[in-house]
Amino acid sequence: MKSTQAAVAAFIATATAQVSPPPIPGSPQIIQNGNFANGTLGWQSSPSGSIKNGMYCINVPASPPGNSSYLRTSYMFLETKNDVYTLNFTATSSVGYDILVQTPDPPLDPNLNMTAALTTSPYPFSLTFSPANQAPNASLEFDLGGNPVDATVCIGSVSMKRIDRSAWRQAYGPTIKINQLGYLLNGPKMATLVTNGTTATSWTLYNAAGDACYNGQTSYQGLDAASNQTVSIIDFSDFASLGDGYTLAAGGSTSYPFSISSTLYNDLRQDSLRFFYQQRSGIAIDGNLVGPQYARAAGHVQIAPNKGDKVVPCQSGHDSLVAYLEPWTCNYTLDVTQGWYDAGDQGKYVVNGGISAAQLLMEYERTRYNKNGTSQLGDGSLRIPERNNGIPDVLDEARWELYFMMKMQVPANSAPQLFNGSMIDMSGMAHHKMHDNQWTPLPTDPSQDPKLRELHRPSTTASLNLAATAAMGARIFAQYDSTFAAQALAVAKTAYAAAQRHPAILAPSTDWDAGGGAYNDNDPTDEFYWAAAEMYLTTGGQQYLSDLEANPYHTANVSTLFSLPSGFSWGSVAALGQLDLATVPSNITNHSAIVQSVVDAADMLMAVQQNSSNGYGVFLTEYPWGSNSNNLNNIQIVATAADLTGNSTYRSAALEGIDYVLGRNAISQSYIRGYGMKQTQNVHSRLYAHELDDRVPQGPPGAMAGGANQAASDPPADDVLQGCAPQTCYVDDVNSYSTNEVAINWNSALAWVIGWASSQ
Ligand SMILES: *[C@@H]1O[C@H](CO)[C@@H](O)[C@H](O)[C@H]1NC(C)=O
Ligand SMILES: *[C@@H]1O[C@H](CO)[C@@H](O)[C@H](O)[C@H]1NC(C)=O
Ligand SMILES: *[C@@H]1O[C@H](CO)[C@@H](O)[C@H](O)[C@H]1NC(C)=O
Ligand SMILES: *[C@@H]1O[C@H](CO)[C@@H](O)[C@H](O)[C@H]1NC(C)=O
Ligand SMILES: *[C@@H]1O[C@H](CO)[C@@H](O)[C@H](O)[C@H]1NC(C)=O
Ligand SMILES: *[C@@H]1O[C@H](CO)[C@@H](O)[C@H](O)[C@H]1NC(C)=O
Ligand SMILES: *[C@@H]1O[C@H](CO)[C@@H](O)[C@H](O)[C@H]1NC(C)=O
Ligand SMILES: *[C@@H]1O[C@H](CO)[C@@H](O)[C@H](O)[C@H]1NC(C)=O
Ligand SMILES: *[C@@H]1O[C@H](CO)[C@@H](O)[C@H](O)[C@H]1NC(C)=O
Ligand SMILES: *[C@@H]1O[C@H](CO)[C@@H](O)[C@H](O)[C@H]1NC(C)=O
Ligand SMILES: *[C@@H]1O[C@H](CO)[C@@H](O)[C@H](O)[C@H]1NC(C)=O
Ligand SMILES: *[C@@H]1O[C@H](CO)[C@@H](O)[C@H](O)[C@H]1NC(C)=O
Ligand SMILES: [Ca+2]
Ligand SMILES: [Ca+2]
Repeated sequence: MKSTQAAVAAFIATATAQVSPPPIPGSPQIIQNGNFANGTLGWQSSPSGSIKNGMYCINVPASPPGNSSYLRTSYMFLETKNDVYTLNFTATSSVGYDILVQTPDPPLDPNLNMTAALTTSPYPFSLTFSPANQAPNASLEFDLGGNPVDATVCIGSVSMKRIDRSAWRQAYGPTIKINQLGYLLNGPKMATLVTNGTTATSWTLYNAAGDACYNGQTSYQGLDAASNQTVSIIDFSDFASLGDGYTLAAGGSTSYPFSISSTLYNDLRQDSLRFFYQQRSGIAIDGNLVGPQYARAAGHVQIAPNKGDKVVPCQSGHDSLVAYLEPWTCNYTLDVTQGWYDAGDQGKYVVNGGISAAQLLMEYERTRYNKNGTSQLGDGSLRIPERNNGIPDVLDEARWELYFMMKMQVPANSAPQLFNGSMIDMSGMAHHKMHDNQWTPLPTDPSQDPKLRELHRPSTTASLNLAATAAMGARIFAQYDSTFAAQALAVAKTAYAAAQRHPAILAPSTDWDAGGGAYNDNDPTDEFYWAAAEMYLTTGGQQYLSDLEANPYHTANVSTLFSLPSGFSWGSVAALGQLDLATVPSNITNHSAIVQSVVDAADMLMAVQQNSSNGYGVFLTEYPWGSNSNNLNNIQIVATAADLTGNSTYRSAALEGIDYVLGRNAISQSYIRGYGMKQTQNVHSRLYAHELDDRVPQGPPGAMAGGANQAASDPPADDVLQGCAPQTCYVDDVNSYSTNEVAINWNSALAWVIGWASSQ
């Protein structure tokens, strides 16, 4: 049958001859002389063979398993990890016969590892794959041995190409950029016209019947720095007639159609939360709830081939050495089922879980204390299994993550663990993360993931994320499930105390790329601030208030506290504490100063939005990885200022900021699945890699891509985004993880903001 890996590996050492330099990346054909027009040039085989009818034919004698008869390229070529390759060849054999096709170079690539079942008629085989490894010196091999019969195997028309993106051009869409979902009836209505003209020009609004129903003059703005486009602004906020199918026309261009609605964001409110159900680990996804194409078996419930998540060990000391420079491990296993898969991968990270669960809990909690709150988040509002349990569904969803996070806590009285050369008691801390020990390919169904799942070292930041969110859970669930609330509070208290005992066990940047991201964070001060705030708001405990008041963030300036202008994020969470101190009732003495800090932060952000070099009303000055979430997190601050003050200036600014992710941007891109004429199609996710395998679905409605990334780097981005202006650095390609991934902390930002917007 096939040669074993050991036999193949033994062969690599002896591979030598180079007939010509490897083709450069992007050159279409990788295989040289694949049609054997030049005889055996560029090929080597064992046993030796000969060319017959344009095929390389080899008489392979019967041999035991493990025999390494082969045909392979004698030159080597570059294979780029995660890029897209197609391999074609035609093969036949004198008897029915299996061969294995692979790149035999270590580490063996699981993604180019194809069994070809040969018959007596020539058959064209084709495989599209993405290399799991970066392979500068790859070769292609057909393993022929190990069959119990003699056979003559013939192989021809061998062709392998890396995807050719040379024809790719950024699609800018119409030069009138709008929110493609539409505009709230009683909200601001702004559009951006990309134009060469430096003077005002007229615009016209048409209804679905094509009748002109409003018009005006653009206001010339000038150069938009982030897109390098010259823009004018269209403001039709005064137009207030409900309808679908409106278009704007100006400068010879017509916009995509859009709606004006008073319930504009209601569907997206539910869909932005639906994403979390579909990211759930440890439960079968019910096709009756979200559509048959999204049904899948429970992931990571210890049913083979899964190796997790019910009995998950710590990394071995040997494996953790590279991350910590010392052999950390532990002597227990944990059941860490449930939770959400983090992003396009299927790891679960306490730090990123923290902000994500928090924003869902905040979305709900805001409705308790705000007069403009909505009752649309109640029991039965989401298509989730818990839609009839008497508990608001957004809380059920958030609790799915809290269950996981609480299980990540180091058990009480556990044996000491190695840190910085000493054995210390980490009981009560939270493991930073758990994930596969190697990357899996796209797509991978979670129930089919065969990799080892491992706990990584506890960290102070993870412990504080656990404390903060468990404290929120305790507070918010008290009226629905007092048992859970009490349990969450106990976890929060022990996690908080453990973090205080060990305030500097940091997650290092070196703990990455073995199947998961690092989520490294050198500054736990903001996590201490957030956790102290939540502990105080939940318990009223004076020691938490003292901790809060002693924390440097308590007196920090507004831009530090709220991470402005870039926006707060999973590693900079002081803003979460401050927003909750401002909005959740408490007896804190300087409450009005805290409210004022939110208003001051909103004012700083308004200045960003109103800057003359910002033609798109977006709360961004830079476009980092996941920039859409930075914009949305900034909107959460401005919207909270609107809630706190009732000042419509903040309300309008926050609503206008949303337009960006729905298409009012330089490339007319709606980054939200299911919404908009030019919407993201090919999100980077093992669940939704439809572009690579049409048996898996595209991302569900409400899933949001990370968006423009001025430092984008991944195989498609490296090909097509060279020299891009920041706001245009986006490629809708499943392999563009640096611009097109989905993530729980990005969708949680969307969910909070859209929950707020739908209450306006
Ligand atoms: C055959 O080899 C010649 C000389 O090396 C080269 O010019 C030609 O392109 C080759 N043809 C094929 C089909 O590989
Ligand atoms: C594979 O089988 C052939 C035929 O039996 C034999 O000549 C050859 O030495 C074997 N190769 C290895 C590596 O076992
Ligand atoms: C290649 O496939 C074979 C059989 O299908 C399997 O035994 C082997 O583990 C695979 N190798 C890799 C590197 O995935
Ligand atoms: C690839 O092979 C070439 C030629 O044998 C060698 O010079 C080069 O160092 C190799 N590159 C890597 C990364 O192994
Ligand atoms: C493989 O074959 C398909 C179908 O004929 C063709 O469309 C594709 O271009 C071929 N790919 C390569 C790399 O030759
Ligand atoms: C701006 O002018 C250039 C050159 O005349 C033209 O190619 C381009 O299409 C114009 N762009 C717009 C948005 O009108
Ligand atoms: C901005 O656009 C101008 C005019 O089209 C062009 O010359 C310049 O290179 C662009 N700059 C950047 C940073 O894209
Ligand atoms: C873990 O180590 C501690 C202390 O060495 C020991 O008491 C305990 O039995 C160990 N637990 C397991 C499951 O091995
Ligand atoms: C590690 O131990 C050294 C020596 O005791 C100490 O100076 C250092 O601060 C410790 N590092 C951490 C991160 O605790
Ligand atoms: C504020 O303090 C009063 C008196 O101690 C107490 O009854 C009340 O519950 C506190 N309110 C909050 C929100 O902590
Ligand atoms: C509620 O929203 C309306 C506009 O929809 C606004 O006029 C009012 O001031 C808001 N009230 C509060 C308390 O924010
Ligand atoms: C609303 O906020 C804006 C921006 O800070 C401010 O200029 C305006 O005076 C405020 N309006 C009221 C009524 O407070
Ligand atoms: Ca419910
Ligand atoms: Ca931090």
